Amino acid sequence: MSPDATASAHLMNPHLTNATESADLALFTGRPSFPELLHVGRPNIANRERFLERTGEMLDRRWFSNHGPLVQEFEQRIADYVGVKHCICVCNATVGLEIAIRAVGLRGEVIVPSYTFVATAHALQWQEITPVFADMDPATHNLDPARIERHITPRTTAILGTHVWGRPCPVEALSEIAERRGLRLMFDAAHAFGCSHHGQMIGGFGLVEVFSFHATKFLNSFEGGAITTNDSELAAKIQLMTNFGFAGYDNVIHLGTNGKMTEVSAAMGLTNLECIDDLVTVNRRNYEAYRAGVAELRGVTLMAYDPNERCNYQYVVVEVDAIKAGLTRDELVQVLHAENVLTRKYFWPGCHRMEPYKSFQPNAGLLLPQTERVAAQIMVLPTGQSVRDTDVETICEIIRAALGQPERVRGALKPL
Ligand code: T4K
Repeated sequence: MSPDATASAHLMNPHLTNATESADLALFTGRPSFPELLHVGRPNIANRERFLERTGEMLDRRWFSNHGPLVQEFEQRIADYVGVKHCICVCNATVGLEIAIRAVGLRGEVIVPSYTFVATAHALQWQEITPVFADMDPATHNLDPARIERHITPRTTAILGTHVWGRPCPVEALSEIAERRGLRLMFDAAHAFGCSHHGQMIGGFGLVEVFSFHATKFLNSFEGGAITTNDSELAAKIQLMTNFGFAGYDNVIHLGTNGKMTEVSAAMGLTNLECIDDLVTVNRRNYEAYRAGVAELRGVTLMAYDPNERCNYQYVVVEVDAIKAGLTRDELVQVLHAENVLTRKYFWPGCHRMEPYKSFQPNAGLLLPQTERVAAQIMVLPTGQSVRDTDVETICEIIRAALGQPERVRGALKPL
């Protein structure tokens, strides 16, 4: 794997290790541990030379879009990797979700988690379908099957689950409810490429699943996504819908939009897919370093992944229990930001507290107690190729130093 540009930038700028040596946090000294910003979601670049080679060939071919050879190859490789019959690449997962939702024929109301990226809800609302937010299971952060049926009304047509952090939804329980109540079932698999459930790769569950290959995802195609399904009729419809409904020159046989992936995106996606095991290895190494680094810290819990399943370790998710830790999640986030560690508060405050949903459904939070509680406690830490294990050690030392002197930290923080 070729060295990542940002990682080499770090090498040229060795860290000031003040936080590792003393409790002198940047909050007190104004001197951050990291000279450059450390982002959650810094893109991975698996093999720069191979990508440039593919891009050169693409330029020579002068075929840039409209289901070109690179997109076709990427689709076949994804279908093989995931073990599904059909894969249709799209320009991003949000448009992919919109197309899949329309192809499956959803309308009225659809049950979704509130604890997801807002694109899941927007993909419905954009088509005037009402997302009805159901609460999560705090142990998994995924939809809690026991909290779904109370939301079913005569207008409900489907359940749309998100495999949050790449950890699979309770697929069997959701399928049972969907079947018994006459609902359709589909999944937002934006986080879950390369992950499995009971040994089966995510991508073949429900009627259809949608992956994201956004720049911030561990496997990126700059922007991009993929819709996977085992239903041949649905796949044919989705293929038409991504390309204005064209079934050949001058022959439009379906309502459609422009959801096509470009060739340059497929070149990036294919190149990263060839190196997917290396990308997972990097994430896993960082994850294990975080696990060791926070193991002894009270009130700070690293979310676990099932060791018996395939997993991309894309997200390093930490839950902060303010009572045990002595600092709130928001206080720790401020500490880390002062050190140039741009930890993120995904998916706070929950879709139900974002517009337009908070105006449409002002009381939704009453039925979402776990979502409200967990969303206020989660922070996501940087990982991927741009983060070295020594960076992880420094980040854990910063957290340790902050938890060791909560009152001094609170005194130095700006009021939020
Ligand atoms: N469903 C779920 C469950 C999702 O999580 C997402 C996307 C979707 C659907 C929709 O998929 P797409 O339509 O995007 O394919 C980011 C991503 O933009 C978004 O794709 C992702 N989820 C979400 C979890 O994270 P923001 O609003 O946090 O992005 P932003 O601009 O703050 O960037 C995140 C961090 O990444 C920043 O610290 C900067 C860094 N970054 C970003 C880009 C684009 C880089 O270092 N380089 C870059 O090129 O949403």
